[in-house]
Amino acid sequence: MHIMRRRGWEIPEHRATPEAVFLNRRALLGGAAGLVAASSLGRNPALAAEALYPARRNEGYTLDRAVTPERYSGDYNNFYEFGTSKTVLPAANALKTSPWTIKIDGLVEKPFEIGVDDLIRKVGLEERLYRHRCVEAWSMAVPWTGFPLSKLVALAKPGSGAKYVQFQTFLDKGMAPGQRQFFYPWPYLEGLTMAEANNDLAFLVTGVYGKPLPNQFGAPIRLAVPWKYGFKSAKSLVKVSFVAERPKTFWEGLQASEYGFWANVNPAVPHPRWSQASERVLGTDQRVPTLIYNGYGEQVADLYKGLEKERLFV
Ligand SMILES: Nc1nc2c(c(=O)[nH]1)N[C@H]1C(S)=C(S)[C@@H](COP(=O)(O)O)O[C@H]1N2
Ligand SMILES: [Mo]
Repeated sequence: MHIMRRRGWEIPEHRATPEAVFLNRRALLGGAAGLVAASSLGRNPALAAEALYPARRNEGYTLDRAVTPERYSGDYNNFYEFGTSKTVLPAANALKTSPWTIKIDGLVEKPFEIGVDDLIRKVGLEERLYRHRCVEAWSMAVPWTGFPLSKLVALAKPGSGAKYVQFQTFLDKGMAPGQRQFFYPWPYLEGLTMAEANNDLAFLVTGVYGKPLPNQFGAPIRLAVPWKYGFKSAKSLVKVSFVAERPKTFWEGLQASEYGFWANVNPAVPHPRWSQASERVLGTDQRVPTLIYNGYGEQVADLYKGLEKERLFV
Protein backbone atom coordinates (compact mmCIF):
# COMPACT_ATOMS: atom_id res chain seq x y z
CA MET A 1 0.00 0.00 0.00
CA HIS A 2 1.24 3.48 -0.75
CA ILE A 3 0.98 6.14 1.90
CA MET A 4 -0.09 9.30 0.15
CA ARG A 5 0.91 12.53 1.78
CA ARG A 6 -1.47 15.33 0.93
CA ARG A 7 0.19 18.24 -0.85
CA GLY A 8 -1.16 21.66 -1.50
CA TRP A 9 -0.69 21.38 -5.21
CA GLU A 10 -2.53 18.09 -5.47
CA ILE A 11 -6.15 19.02 -5.66
CA PRO A 12 -8.99 16.53 -5.39
CA GLU A 13 -10.51 15.61 -8.70
CA HIS A 14 -13.92 17.01 -7.78
CA ARG A 15 -12.42 20.47 -7.41
CA ALA A 16 -10.95 20.51 -10.89
CA THR A 17 -13.12 21.97 -13.62
CA PRO A 18 -12.29 19.89 -16.68
CA GLU A 19 -15.64 20.47 -18.34
CA ALA A 20 -15.47 24.23 -18.14
CA VAL A 21 -15.54 25.79 -21.58
CA PHE A 22 -13.41 28.87 -21.46
CA LEU A 23 -13.94 31.96 -23.51
CA ASN A 24 -10.87 32.80 -25.43
CA ARG A 25 -9.10 35.92 -24.24
CA ARG A 26 -8.55 37.30 -27.67
CA ALA A 27 -12.10 36.46 -28.70
CA LEU A 28 -13.28 38.49 -25.72
CA LEU A 29 -11.17 41.41 -26.86
CA GLY A 30 -12.46 41.04 -30.40
CA GLY A 31 -15.81 42.77 -29.89
CA ALA A 32 -18.97 41.34 -31.43
CA ALA A 33 -17.16 38.65 -33.37
CA GLY A 34 -15.57 37.65 -30.11
CA LEU A 35 -18.85 37.03 -28.33
CA VAL A 36 -18.85 33.37 -29.21
CA ALA A 37 -18.34 30.57 -26.79
CA ALA A 38 -15.44 28.24 -27.51
CA SER A 39 -17.97 25.54 -28.40
CA SER A 40 -19.19 27.48 -31.41
CA LEU A 41 -15.77 28.53 -32.67
CA GLY A 42 -15.70 25.39 -34.76
CA ARG A 43 -18.34 26.86 -37.00
CA ASN A 44 -16.46 30.09 -37.56
CA PRO A 45 -13.78 29.40 -40.15
CA ALA A 46 -12.62 33.02 -39.94
CA LEU A 47 -11.12 32.37 -36.52
CA ALA A 48 -7.64 30.96 -36.92
CA ALA A 49 -6.62 28.34 -34.39
CA GLU A 50 -3.65 30.53 -33.39
CA ALA A 51 -6.14 33.05 -32.04
CA LEU A 52 -6.89 30.54 -29.27
CA TYR A 53 -3.46 31.20 -27.67
CA PRO A 54 -2.72 32.00 -24.98
CA ALA A 55 -5.55 29.95 -23.49
CA ARG A 56 -6.90 30.61 -20.04
CA ARG A 57 -5.02 28.79 -17.29
CA ASN A 58 -6.97 26.14 -15.37
CA GLU A 59 -5.89 27.01 -11.82
CA GLY A 60 -6.75 23.49 -10.66
CA TYR A 61 -3.27 22.40 -11.78
CA THR A 62 -0.46 24.05 -9.89
CA LEU A 63 3.19 23.28 -9.27
CA ASP A 64 5.49 22.80 -6.30
CA ARG A 65 8.38 24.26 -8.30
CA ALA A 66 9.15 26.93 -10.86
CA VAL A 67 8.15 26.55 -14.50
CA THR A 68 11.20 25.44 -16.52
CA PRO A 69 12.27 28.28 -18.83
CA GLU A 70 11.72 27.44 -22.50
CA ARG A 71 15.42 27.93 -23.27
CA TYR A 72 16.07 24.73 -21.30
CA SER A 73 13.00 22.61 -22.05
CA GLY A 74 12.98 23.58 -25.72
CA ASP A 75 16.59 22.61 -26.30
CA TYR A 76 16.72 19.28 -24.48
CA ASN A 77 14.21 16.93 -26.05
CA ASN A 78 13.58 13.27 -26.73
CA PHE A 79 12.21 12.85 -30.25
CA TYR A 80 13.91 9.83 -31.81
CA GLU A 81 12.29 10.50 -35.18
CA PHE A 82 14.80 13.37 -35.44
CA GLY A 83 17.80 11.72 -33.82
CA THR A 84 18.85 10.17 -30.54
CA SER A 85 20.66 13.19 -29.10
CA LYS A 86 18.84 15.75 -26.95
CA THR A 87 19.43 18.42 -29.59
CA VAL A 88 16.69 17.62 -32.08
CA LEU A 89 15.52 21.20 -32.52
CA PRO A 90 17.30 21.90 -35.84
CA ALA A 91 16.30 18.54 -37.39
CA ALA A 92 12.69 18.93 -36.20
CA ASN A 93 12.39 22.04 -38.36
CA ALA A 94 11.77 19.61 -41.24
CA LEU A 95 8.50 18.48 -39.66
CA LYS A 96 5.66 19.91 -41.75
CA THR A 97 2.75 20.38 -39.33
CA SER A 98 0.16 22.04 -41.53
CA PRO A 99 -2.12 20.70 -42.84
CA TRP A 100 -2.32 17.92 -40.23
CA THR A 101 -5.19 15.56 -39.63
CA ILE A 102 -5.72 12.97 -36.97
CA LYS A 103 -7.64 9.70 -37.52
CA ILE A 104 -9.95 8.27 -34.89
CA ASP A 105 -10.66 4.62 -35.57
CA GLY A 106 -11.08 1.12 -34.18
CA LEU A 107 -14.00 0.14 -31.98
CA VAL A 108 -15.87 3.42 -32.28
CA GLU A 109 -19.37 4.31 -33.42
CA LYS A 110 -18.04 5.79 -36.68
CA PRO A 111 -14.35 6.29 -37.56
CA PHE A 112 -13.44 9.82 -38.63
CA GLU A 113 -10.54 12.04 -39.56
CA ILE A 114 -10.34 15.65 -38.40
CA GLY A 115 -7.93 18.54 -38.93
CA VAL A 116 -6.12 19.45 -35.72
CA ASP A 117 -7.22 23.09 -36.03
CA ASP A 118 -10.86 22.04 -36.47
CA LEU A 119 -10.53 19.74 -33.47
CA ILE A 120 -9.21 22.42 -31.14
CA ARG A 121 -11.82 24.93 -32.28
CA LYS A 122 -14.43 22.31 -31.47
CA VAL A 123 -13.22 21.31 -27.99
CA GLY A 124 -11.57 24.57 -26.82
CA LEU A 125 -8.21 24.97 -25.09
CA GLU A 126 -6.96 25.51 -21.55
CA GLU A 127 -3.53 25.86 -19.99
CA ARG A 128 -2.27 23.53 -17.26
CA LEU A 129 1.00 23.50 -15.34
CA TYR A 130 2.29 19.91 -15.33
CA ARG A 131 5.41 18.19 -14.15
CA HIS A 132 7.18 15.84 -16.58
CA ARG A 133 9.49 13.04 -15.44
CA CYS A 134 11.60 11.24 -18.02
CA VAL A 135 12.60 7.64 -17.31
CA GLU A 136 16.21 8.88 -17.73
CA ALA A 137 15.79 10.73 -14.39
CA TRP A 138 15.53 14.33 -15.58
CA SER A 139 12.40 16.41 -15.15
CA MET A 140 10.82 19.72 -16.04
CA ALA A 141 7.69 21.73 -15.28
CA VAL A 142 5.73 23.06 -18.26
CA PRO A 143 2.68 25.15 -19.05
CA TRP A 144 0.94 22.92 -21.60
CA THR A 145 -2.00 24.17 -23.64
CA GLY A 146 -4.51 21.58 -24.77
CA PHE A 147 -7.64 19.73 -23.74
CA PRO A 148 -8.47 16.63 -21.69
CA LEU A 149 -8.10 13.41 -23.66
CA SER A 150 -11.53 12.45 -22.28
CA LYS A 151 -13.04 15.03 -24.64
CA LEU A 152 -11.64 13.14 -27.62
CA VAL A 153 -12.89 9.86 -26.14
CA ALA A 154 -16.36 11.42 -25.89
CA LEU A 155 -16.24 12.54 -29.54
CA ALA A 156 -15.08 9.07 -30.63
CA LYS A 157 -17.94 7.23 -28.85
CA PRO A 158 -16.07 3.95 -28.26
CA GLY A 159 -18.08 0.73 -27.89
CA SER A 160 -17.94 -1.51 -24.82
CA GLY A 161 -15.36 -3.75 -26.54
CA ALA A 162 -12.78 -0.93 -26.45
CA LYS A 163 -10.39 -1.60 -23.55
CA TYR A 164 -7.33 0.41 -24.61
CA VAL A 165 -6.49 3.54 -26.55
CA GLN A 166 -3.53 3.36 -28.92
CA PHE A 167 -1.60 6.47 -30.03
CA GLN A 168 0.40 6.55 -33.23
CA THR A 169 3.02 9.10 -34.33
CA PHE A 170 3.45 10.06 -38.02
CA LEU A 171 5.56 7.87 -40.30
CA ASP A 172 7.57 9.75 -42.93
CA LYS A 173 11.19 8.86 -43.57
CA GLY A 174 11.55 11.88 -45.82
CA MET A 175 10.83 14.33 -42.98
CA ALA A 176 12.23 12.28 -40.12
CA PRO A 177 15.79 10.95 -40.61
CA GLY A 178 15.54 8.88 -37.42
CA GLN A 179 12.90 6.75 -39.11
CA ARG A 180 15.51 5.58 -41.62
CA GLN A 181 17.07 3.61 -38.73
CA PHE A 182 15.50 0.25 -39.48
CA PHE A 183 16.19 -1.31 -36.07
CA TYR A 184 13.57 0.89 -34.40
CA PRO A 185 9.99 -0.39 -34.61
CA TRP A 186 8.49 2.69 -36.33
CA PRO A 187 6.01 4.26 -36.10
CA TYR A 188 6.20 5.31 -32.44
CA LEU A 189 3.23 3.71 -30.66
CA GLU A 190 1.89 4.19 -27.17
CA GLY A 191 -1.18 3.11 -25.27
CA LEU A 192 -3.35 3.69 -22.22
CA THR A 193 -6.25 1.78 -20.68
CA MET A 194 -9.68 3.34 -21.18
CA ALA A 195 -9.76 4.26 -17.49
CA GLU A 196 -6.39 6.01 -17.76
CA ALA A 197 -7.47 7.82 -20.92
CA ASN A 198 -10.58 9.10 -19.17
CA ASN A 199 -8.70 10.27 -16.09
CA ASP A 200 -8.82 14.05 -16.03
CA LEU A 201 -5.02 14.38 -15.95
CA ALA A 202 -4.54 12.71 -19.36
CA PHE A 203 -4.11 15.70 -21.64
CA LEU A 204 -3.77 16.24 -25.39
CA VAL A 205 -1.31 19.06 -25.93
CA THR A 206 -1.29 21.49 -28.85
CA GLY A 207 0.67 24.33 -27.30
CA VAL A 208 3.22 25.29 -24.67
CA TYR A 209 4.38 28.59 -23.15
CA GLY A 210 1.20 30.25 -24.40
CA LYS A 211 1.67 29.50 -28.10
CA PRO A 212 1.30 26.59 -30.52
CA LEU A 213 3.80 23.74 -29.93
CA PRO A 214 7.26 24.26 -31.41
CA ASN A 215 8.13 21.20 -33.54
CA GLN A 216 10.63 19.64 -31.15
CA PHE A 217 7.92 19.34 -28.47
CA GLY A 218 5.81 17.11 -30.77
CA ALA A 219 3.78 19.51 -32.89
CA PRO A 220 1.02 19.84 -33.72
CA ILE A 221 -0.53 17.49 -31.15
CA ARG A 222 1.00 15.20 -28.50
CA LEU A 223 0.05 13.51 -25.26
CA ALA A 224 0.92 14.52 -21.70
CA VAL A 225 0.44 11.74 -19.13
CA PRO A 226 2.19 13.36 -16.16
CA TRP A 227 2.02 10.47 -13.66
CA LYS A 228 3.90 8.16 -16.05
CA TYR A 229 7.43 8.23 -17.42
CA GLY A 230 7.81 10.66 -20.29
CA PHE A 231 7.99 8.06 -23.05
CA LYS A 232 4.24 7.41 -22.61
CA SER A 233 3.58 10.98 -23.83
CA ALA A 234 3.77 10.27 -27.57
CA LYS A 235 4.40 13.17 -29.94
CA SER A 236 3.07 14.35 -33.32
CA LEU A 237 0.04 12.05 -33.31
CA VAL A 238 -1.72 11.03 -36.52
CA LYS A 239 -3.97 8.28 -35.21
CA VAL A 240 -5.88 7.39 -32.05
CA SER A 241 -7.36 3.88 -32.14
CA PHE A 242 -9.78 2.27 -29.69
CA VAL A 243 -8.81 -1.39 -29.38
CA ALA A 244 -9.60 -4.57 -27.44
CA GLU A 245 -5.99 -5.73 -26.90
CA ARG A 246 -3.16 -4.02 -25.06
CA PRO A 247 -1.05 -2.19 -27.65
CA LYS A 248 2.56 -3.24 -28.13
CA THR A 249 4.35 0.04 -27.56
CA PHE A 250 7.51 1.35 -29.27
CA TRP A 251 9.73 1.06 -26.20
CA GLU A 252 8.31 -2.31 -25.19
CA GLY A 253 9.23 -3.52 -28.66
CA LEU A 254 12.80 -2.35 -28.10
CA GLN A 255 13.37 -3.42 -24.49
CA ALA A 256 10.32 -4.75 -22.62
CA SER A 257 12.27 -5.49 -19.44
CA GLU A 258 13.19 -1.79 -19.08
CA TYR A 259 10.23 0.06 -20.59
CA GLY A 260 6.88 -1.60 -19.97
CA PHE A 261 3.30 -0.76 -20.82
CA TRP A 262 2.39 0.77 -17.44
CA ALA A 263 5.49 2.87 -16.70
CA ASN A 264 4.03 4.67 -13.68
CA VAL A 265 6.61 6.83 -11.89
CA ASN A 266 7.86 5.26 -8.66
CA PRO A 267 11.04 6.30 -6.83
CA ALA A 268 11.15 2.94 -5.04
CA VAL A 269 11.34 0.86 -8.20
CA PRO A 270 14.71 1.36 -9.90
CA HIS A 271 15.22 1.09 -13.62
CA PRO A 272 17.34 -2.06 -14.20
CA ARG A 273 20.35 0.21 -14.91
CA TRP A 274 19.85 3.21 -12.60
CA SER A 275 17.99 4.54 -9.57
CA GLN A 276 14.68 6.38 -9.95
CA ALA A 277 14.83 7.84 -6.43
CA SER A 278 15.64 11.39 -7.54
CA GLU A 279 15.63 13.55 -10.64
CA ARG A 280 17.66 16.37 -12.16
CA VAL A 281 15.49 19.43 -12.77
CA LEU A 282 16.24 20.92 -16.20
CA GLY A 283 17.71 24.40 -16.03
CA THR A 284 18.91 24.00 -12.43
CA ASP A 285 21.81 22.20 -10.78
CA GLN A 286 19.42 20.57 -8.34
CA ARG A 287 18.34 17.00 -7.82
CA VAL A 288 15.01 16.60 -6.08
CA PRO A 289 13.36 13.45 -4.73
CA THR A 290 11.03 11.74 -7.19
CA LEU A 291 7.48 11.19 -5.98
CA ILE A 292 5.23 8.17 -6.44
CA TYR A 293 3.06 8.73 -9.54
CA ASN A 294 5.19 11.85 -10.04
CA GLY A 295 3.17 13.49 -7.25
CA TYR A 296 -0.24 12.83 -8.83
CA GLY A 297 -1.14 9.84 -6.65
CA GLU A 298 -4.31 11.35 -5.29
CA GLN A 299 -5.77 11.60 -8.76
CA VAL A 300 -4.56 8.30 -10.19
CA ALA A 301 -3.71 5.68 -7.52
CA ASP A 302 -7.27 4.31 -7.66
CA LEU A 303 -6.81 3.40 -11.31
CA TYR A 304 -4.52 0.57 -10.24
CA LYS A 305 -6.63 -1.13 -7.57
CA GLY A 306 -6.85 -4.80 -8.38
CA LEU A 307 -3.91 -4.59 -10.80
CA GLU A 308 -1.19 -5.25 -8.20
CA LYS A 309 0.04 -8.30 -10.12
CA GLU A 310 0.96 -6.14 -13.13
CA ARG A 311 4.40 -4.53 -13.54
CA LEU A 312 2.88 -1.14 -12.76
CA PHE A 313 6.14 0.76 -12.26
CA VAL A 314 8.41 -0.33 -15.11
N1 LIG B 1 7.00 10.18 -31.22
C1 LIG B 1 7.78 10.29 -30.13
N2 LIG B 1 7.22 10.66 -28.96
C2 LIG B 1 7.99 10.77 -27.86
C3 LIG B 1 9.37 10.48 -27.88
C4 LIG B 1 9.94 10.10 -29.13
O1 LIG B 1 11.16 9.82 -29.27
N3 LIG B 1 9.11 10.03 -30.23
N4 LIG B 1 10.12 10.56 -26.71
C5 LIG B 1 9.39 10.46 -25.44
C6 LIG B 1 10.20 10.76 -24.27
S1 LIG B 1 11.30 9.57 -23.78
C7 LIG B 1 10.02 11.89 -23.54
S2 LIG B 1 10.87 12.17 -22.09
C8 LIG B 1 9.15 12.97 -24.03
C9 LIG B 1 9.98 14.24 -24.15
O2 LIG B 1 9.16 15.33 -24.40
P1 LIG B 1 9.83 16.76 -24.60
O3 LIG B 1 10.94 16.59 -25.61
O4 LIG B 1 8.74 17.64 -25.09
O5 LIG B 1 10.38 17.16 -23.29
O6 LIG B 1 8.56 12.68 -25.29
C10 LIG B 1 8.15 11.33 -25.45
N5 LIG B 1 7.40 11.20 -26.69
MO1 LIG C 1 11.84 10.14 -21.66
